[in-house]
Amino acid sequence: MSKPDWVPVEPNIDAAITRFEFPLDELAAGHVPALVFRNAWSAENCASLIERLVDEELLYDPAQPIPPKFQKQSIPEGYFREGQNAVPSFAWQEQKITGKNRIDIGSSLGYRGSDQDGFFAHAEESNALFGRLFAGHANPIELLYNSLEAYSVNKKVVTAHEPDGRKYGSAIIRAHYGGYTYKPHFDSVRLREKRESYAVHQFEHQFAGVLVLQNSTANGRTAQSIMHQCLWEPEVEPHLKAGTFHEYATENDVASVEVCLEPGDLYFFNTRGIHEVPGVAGDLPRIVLATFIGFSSDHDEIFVWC
Ligand SMILES: O=C(O)CCC(=O)C(=O)O
Ligand SMILES: [Fe+2]
Repeated sequence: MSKPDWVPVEPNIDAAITRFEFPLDELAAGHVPALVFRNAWSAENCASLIERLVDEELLYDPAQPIPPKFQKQSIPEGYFREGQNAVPSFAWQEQKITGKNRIDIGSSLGYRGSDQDGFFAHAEESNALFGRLFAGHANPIELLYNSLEAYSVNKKVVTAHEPDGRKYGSAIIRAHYGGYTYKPHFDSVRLREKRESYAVHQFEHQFAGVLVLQNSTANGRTAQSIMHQCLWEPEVEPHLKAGTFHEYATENDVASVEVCLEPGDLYFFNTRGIHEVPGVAGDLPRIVLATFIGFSSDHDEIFVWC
């Protein structure tokens, strides 16, 4: 169900800053489901980046058998770790390995953050890899940071870092093969992962910034994200865990909206809002450049990590 007044702000940054003095405050309050910047990057840039990633064996070609190194690297659906836990928690209770692959290029705090030294060492390598990968090429990470800074109107966007200077991963490239699905969930280093020992914990709000690089299409359907007009509260948690959020949403008249994006479209949303990306098992994987964003109205800096 969709209420017509709760719709993404589009098609670009101008539309958002014309309509709102501070668009990111609207996102923080849940007043709008997403800020959408269409055609932020060209379809040609997206395609040539993916070609380069496959050439450099950072991703695999889905038309070929899965190389063994990618089988080891694959991340199961719904995976994250809480605090210092060495064993994974799952955002929803169905813990079976589905065989739908997700390959990450980058250093996810959610995946690696339980080992702080290991996480920062990995992030340093990922940032160096991105430096090499984008030298002499259009840089989608810069595009995302610059766009976010323009949406913020008066803040500075930087890669998240600790007071001692250690940097987080600046962004992550994620490829979702075989219909990999994000069931209804929220993301929060504060409320979900409880990462008190990290500087990103200080921010009041967490957003995501995602640039679509390639869509997955099957039977005329493409994988698209759905935003629900529901900011996480403890009472929602049992429904996320049990996989009954859709029933909860219907009973509570929660509006939702599908954010339909093409390669080159960039969107920002509040990750405390319940959201999902139903997978589509097309021939090609859905590939995105993804970030998390720490935002507080009274902070001059916005932190970006992944
Ligand atoms: O890929 C997207 O558009 C959003 C994915 C997501 O919700 C997540 O990574 O937590
Ligand atoms: Fe998410």
